[in-house]
Order: sequence, then C-alpha cells, then structure tokens
Amino acid sequence: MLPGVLTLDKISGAILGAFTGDALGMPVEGWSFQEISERYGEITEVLPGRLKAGSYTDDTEMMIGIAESLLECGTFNDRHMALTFCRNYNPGRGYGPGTARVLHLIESGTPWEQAVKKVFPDGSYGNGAAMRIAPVACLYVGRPDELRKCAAGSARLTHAHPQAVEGAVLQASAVALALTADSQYPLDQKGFLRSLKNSLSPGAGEYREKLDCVEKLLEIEPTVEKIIRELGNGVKAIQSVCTSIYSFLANPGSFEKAVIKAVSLGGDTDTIGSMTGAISGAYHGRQGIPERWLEKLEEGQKGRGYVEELAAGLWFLLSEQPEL
Ligand code: AR6
Ligand code: MG
Repeated sequence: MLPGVLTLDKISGAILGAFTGDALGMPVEGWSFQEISERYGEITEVLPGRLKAGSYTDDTEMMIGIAESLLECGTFNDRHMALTFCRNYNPGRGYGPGTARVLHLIESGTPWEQAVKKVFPDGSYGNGAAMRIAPVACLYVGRPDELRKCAAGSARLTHAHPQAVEGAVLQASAVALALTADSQYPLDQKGFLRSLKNSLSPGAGEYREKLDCVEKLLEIEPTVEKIIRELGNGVKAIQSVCTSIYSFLANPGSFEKAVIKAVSLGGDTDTIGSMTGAISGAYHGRQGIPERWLEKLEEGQKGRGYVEELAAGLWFLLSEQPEL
C-alpha cells in the first residue's frame, strides 16, 4: 500500500517542479543577489537567457537520465545509468566542467569507477548529483534504506566525494518526505528537519550543522545576505542543498514563492531553483505549479510532455513495488 496522500499529481509535482525551478533560474545563473535585485527585483517569470525562455539545463537533462534508466531497468543499474547520462549529454545545456569530463571518459570506454576518480582524485563535491535526484525519491519514497542506496549509487557515477553523495541522499530524503506530507495541513517544519537529521549518515557532521542553521533561520526573519552567508548559494553540494531545503521550509504555503525566493538568492540559481522546485513540487503537487510557468517550459523531443510521461512511468513503477 502506498501512503494514502501519495498521488500521481505529487510525483509529477516533484519532477516538473525540478524542471520549472531549473528554467526559472537559468537566465541568471552566476549572478549575485545584488545584480538580480537591481535588474529584476525578483525573478517572477520564465525568461530567456543563455538559452530560450523555458529551456532546461544540465540539471533537468540528468534528471531525465535518472528517470529513463530507472524505468528501463525497473531498478538502479549503475552501468546503464552512466551510459544513459552519456547518451543524453548535450554540452549546450551547461554541465559542470568536472561532470562533462567524467561523461567524456565513460563515453570513450573508461569504467565509471575509474573515470570519476580521474577528474578530481577525491571526487567532485559539486551539487550535480543532488540536483538530478528527484526520480529516486519518487521511486523509493517510504523506503529509506533503498532510497539511500540508490541515491548514493547514482551520485557516485559522477560525484565520488562524500559531501556530494550525502547531499544527494539528503535532497532525495527531503523530496521523499515532501511527497508523504499532506499539503492540506500546516507543515510541521521542525518535524521535517528532525526526520532529515535522522536520515543523515553518522559522518555527515557538516550537513547536521547546516540543518541546525536552517532551524535557527526559520525562527527569525533573516536578511537575504544572512541566508546566503550561513547556508550558501554556490555550486558545492554543502553550499546549496540546505539552502534549497530552507527555501522550501520558509515558504511552505506556495510553490511559486518558494522557487522565486530560491532563485533570487543568486549564485547557482538554476540548481537551487531546481532542488527547491523538486521539494516544493512534491509537497504541493503539479497543481501547485503556476500554469503560466508550465506553459513556457520547452517542448520538443524530451520537453515538458516527455517529462510528464516519465513522471507517470515512475508512478506506475512505484505502484508495482511490493507492499511497504
Ligand atoms: N576539488 C577541487 N574543486 C572541485 C572539487 C574537488 N574535489 N569538486 C568540485 N570542484 P562539477 P556539477 C569544483 O564540475 O557538480 C552546473 O552549472 C570545480 O571547480 O562536478 O555537476 C550545474 O548545473 C568544479 O568544476 O559540476 C550545477 O549548478 C565545480 O566545483 C553546477 O554546475 C563543480 O563541480 C555544479 O555541477
Ligand atoms: Mg544547471
């Protein structure tokens, strides 16, 4: 039996929410909070930038790869998922330089276990493994051990650093928790954070500290500068996963507000927008995503319609899983 509150609308919300946040943040990736504030105030519409309005970046392209591989194999298969990332790779989407190199190495025949250590000997600590993780949360919601195994396994294909791996597990856990929370009732933010802390591995001290910081920030009305200073807005997983969790928890009543606030922090806007969108979309469902944003998302071969089909496929696969 699936948790009663879980619906196709919530699964679609997580997947399309990630896509929407990515597209909203794309035009201002790398801008500072001040630059965004001076030019736009806040980013409230899906705008053109480096790519056409509504285009997704590497975040969504890699999320599509995770969903495709899970659906094709019915479960996590490391080699298959790594090759799916390579098959989908489009450099125009703006991949992190480390991830691009790992994918080139795998494409030219290097096993992923070796490729991932050739680029950074200790592995990448970027947020590239966390940004793409929503499909794992959708498939393993309510199964924390399997969720951790799959999230960590998928992360290690390109990001071997423990901070990137733990960040991916934490982001997956946040999306899974949001999927099982009923948005008809007020969100228990403290309970949400407690569950997340309980899901951390014993070695994840830095993330524990960041989540403590999230809890303190929720008790005050911090300036944007304080949020950025304490949680970060950068490309490292440790500088962005908890920022996204905070953006959701500080704005639990509205997908729109959570994602606008996340993107307007500046820095790695597409990825922080995408991770916030996945959590908030899982909570509010597809129906919580503004229609005017959904209408702008790119169509085409692997565009919005295709991503919606992937969400429906995950929902079907989830409902076929043995009883929880
Ligand atoms: N040692 C030194 N520098 C590192 C290390 C390390 N172990 N790990 C990461 N860096 P990358 P991502 C630095 O390339 O995580 C895209 O826009 C290094 O400068 O693995 O896939 C995505 O959308 C490296 O290039 O990328 C995300 O927003 C950078 O961190 C973002 O980039 C990012 O790591 C990160 O994507
Ligand atoms: Mg990106």
